[in-house]
Amino acid sequence: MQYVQCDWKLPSFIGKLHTLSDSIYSFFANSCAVNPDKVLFARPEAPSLTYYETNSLVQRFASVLVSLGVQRQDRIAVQVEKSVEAVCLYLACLQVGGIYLPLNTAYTITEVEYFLADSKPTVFVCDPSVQHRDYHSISTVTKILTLGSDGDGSLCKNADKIAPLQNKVAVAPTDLAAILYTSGTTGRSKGAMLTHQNLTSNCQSLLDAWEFTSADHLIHALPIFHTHGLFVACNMVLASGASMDFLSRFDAEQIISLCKNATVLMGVPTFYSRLLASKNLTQDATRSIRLFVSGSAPLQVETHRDFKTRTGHVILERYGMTETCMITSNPYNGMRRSGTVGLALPQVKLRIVGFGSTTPVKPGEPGAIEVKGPNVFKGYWQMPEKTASEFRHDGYFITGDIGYVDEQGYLTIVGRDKDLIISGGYNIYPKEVEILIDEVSGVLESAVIGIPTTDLGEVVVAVVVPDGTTKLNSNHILNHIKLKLARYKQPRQIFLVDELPRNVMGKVMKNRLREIYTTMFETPINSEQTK
Ligand code: MLC
Ligand code: AMP
Repeated sequence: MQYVQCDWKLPSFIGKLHTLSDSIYSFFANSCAVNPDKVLFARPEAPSLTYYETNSLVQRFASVLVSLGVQRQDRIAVQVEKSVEAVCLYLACLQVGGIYLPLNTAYTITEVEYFLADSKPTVFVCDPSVQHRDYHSISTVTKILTLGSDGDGSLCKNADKIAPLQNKVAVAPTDLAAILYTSGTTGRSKGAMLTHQNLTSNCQSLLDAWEFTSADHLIHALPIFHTHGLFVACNMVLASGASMDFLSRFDAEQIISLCKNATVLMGVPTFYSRLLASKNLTQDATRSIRLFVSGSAPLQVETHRDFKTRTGHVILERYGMTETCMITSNPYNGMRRSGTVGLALPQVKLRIVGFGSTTPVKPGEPGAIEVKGPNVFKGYWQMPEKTASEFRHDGYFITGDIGYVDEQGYLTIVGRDKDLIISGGYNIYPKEVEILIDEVSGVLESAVIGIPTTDLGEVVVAVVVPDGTTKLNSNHILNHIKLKLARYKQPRQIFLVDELPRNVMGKVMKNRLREIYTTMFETPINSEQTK
């Protein structure tokens, strides 16, 4: 089959690219050399850390990893609370040529067991409170280290007693830097393999596109086990030699008070709707900020408008994915169009093709969004067939998102070709939840849908058909799934129904379910709330 490129040229950013470097660790080492005494991490309730201090911790963590036998391209799985030490561990892993594998702290032991069994890490770093858990899937060769939110645990204890590792392991651009697990439409999680080149090229593109420099001070309130908090926010600061307020979690009042000394905030749309809910969010409070960035989920047009009215700032919305890092961004200089996710970033090739075809559509026509470039991942860990099915033969990755590009090159996302819920910036694949609900005795079948809400964008709701063999209720279903599924994936409400609506092909009509239960979610009728 022949695949055709867009015959019309997509306008994109034109920017000066920073000098290429082999890894994010090298970018960081360069920042340390340029200005070692500069504060990198500012923390509200703990001392600040300079680049020099951070680097010495990184180098000692690197020694600990080497002492445990970590070699180039070994996996280091990490499920720890957000901390400065966790960022140092990420950098240490890159320094020794390892593959960083961060896990959401909300994952249950059942979920973690799957990731450990699938990735077979050489080292697993977990919170001290769970170190005695019996991980059945963990290989006998995996060493366990602990790291608590305030730096307690065996990682730091071992690092105190060891000499720093001065050298770094040479890496190739195509070596893996990280594996990030993402769920899928089949319910089975896949490890997205990201190379050093993916991370460095995307970081360079973003530094250029957003004019991010060492003069910037970022407010960092995102989790650091996902692309947004780690590969966008942290990487940009580390690579540019900038500084950041490093917050353990999102707190609207704290962020507003920090705005007076900061220049950039990056967040998911929920950050902005929650900031707007505070009367302290004013033009004066945000005067020193030069850039507010939103991504990971659709930003409502109303939030964009209200934020501008209240603060005078036009939020810059961008679009990305775990598998591709960042794809498009509204321009830093130029029109930031509400409801659009902007232009293709430097180095990123974007095309929109017709449904079921590979022919690019005309500007303004919706189609499947496909992406190619140094930002696009290498494939799914040990899933060559799955990987092959998500790429076109000419190297374009099929995002599963649907959108159109206008004559000026601005992309608007209009839907998804994948059954996915995004809640507060976290992805939930309904299939994963449905499989667990269907296992509950007394359940015939279920359909899991996302219901729109102003705070989280969407929340998870389940519609369940009992098989009539036992008396079923929501708590019974929740009790079954709660030990196996992270809290953010659990349904906030469960509706018990006689049957699910189906089309002539027998497929459950989720759009119809969304229509019905969007109104019922606000004022539940004949249903049992889960909380
Ligand atoms: C927390 N909870 C959530 C949730 N976050 N439920 C659904 N969706 C979420 N996103 C649950 C908790 O389990 C808890 O349940 C209750 O809600 C309150 O928890 P909390 O800890 O107080 O929540 P809060 O701190 O308010 O967190 C909300 C949030 C956070 C939106 C600030 O979720 C967040 O930081 N999201 C960012 C996610 C992110 O970084 N995404 C980027 C992915 S990368 P209970 O029942 O125990 O009370 C990506 C690529 C790209 O997508 O383009 O960037
Ligand atoms: P993840 O798999 O967690 O990386 O999530 C990626 C998905 O988030 C994309 O495929 C999009 O569906 C969605 N996404 C990311 N940024 C945006 C945005 N600005 N607007 C709409 N959807 C977005």
